[in-house]
Amino acid sequence: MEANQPESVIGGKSFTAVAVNCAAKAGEWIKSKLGNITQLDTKYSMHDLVTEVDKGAERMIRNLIGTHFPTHSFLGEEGVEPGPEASARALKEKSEAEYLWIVDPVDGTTNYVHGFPFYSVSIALAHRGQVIVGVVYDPSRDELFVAERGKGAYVHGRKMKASPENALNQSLLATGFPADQHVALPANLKSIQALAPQVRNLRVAGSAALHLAYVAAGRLSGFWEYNLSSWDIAAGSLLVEEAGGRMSDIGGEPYHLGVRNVVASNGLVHDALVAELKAASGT
Ligand code: 2AM
Ligand code: CA
Repeated sequence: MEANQPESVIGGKSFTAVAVNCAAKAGEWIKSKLGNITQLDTKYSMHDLVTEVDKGAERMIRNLIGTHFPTHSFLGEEGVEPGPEASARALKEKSEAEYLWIVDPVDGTTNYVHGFPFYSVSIALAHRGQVIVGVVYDPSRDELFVAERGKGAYVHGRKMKASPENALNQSLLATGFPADQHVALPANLKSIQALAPQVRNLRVAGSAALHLAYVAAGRLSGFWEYNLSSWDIAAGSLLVEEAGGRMSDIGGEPYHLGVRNVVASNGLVHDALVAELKAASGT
């Protein structure tokens, strides 16, 4: 780690160890509740689901982090009012925090509700606005993806490397169908229509954090999605960067916590992907 980087250990417990512990504990509990949801509500729209498991898992993670690092700030999906404006505002209010934990207790709630095994726990720690730890845990496969800034990205102890494809026609890409039906969904349908004929294939599996982990693991060549929140992306962004991939916004500008329209890739197909997305959306 460089000399000007923050201390990663306070009181003997490393930031990464706490993040991993939280993700594993929450993930195990979430999985134990699969198929036994008693409370299913919608938030911003009929496409935006929340259950008592999302709320309980976030409480569990927040309490664990608070025990170890009581002075740190916390931004979790379930502590913020629904909708894009509220999530952007909540991030802005906290983005100057020295240490900010950014948590999505269940990324892929729709999958979770339907028993489709592609959902994850996403936990990031940002230091003055820069992600320094990213952990994504997939309880269905017991896969734990971990990155520390400057130290690489690992899946269960194996170093990850983004994939080697260097052209769109060899690429497996993923995206998501946005909850916003008015602007983001039509925009992404245009992007899908433009890209589908040019790539090896597309996947829309329903967890942005896990898609990003798969870019880091070399299982996907790239991923893009519109209108995500910081907690969907933050942890996965560090996985991608530390695996040698690239993160940007949809216009190709560097990723930061406020980016909602995101592009991730192995780096090699990034410019081509951004160019297609720009052309499709007319920007
Ligand atoms: P979630 O399951 O935590 O809500 C799927 O395309 C991705 O979009 C998932 O990461 C999902 O996260 C996210 N998502 C679902 N509804 C959303 C909304 N209303 N705003 C932003 N992201 C959303
Ligand atoms: Ca969520």
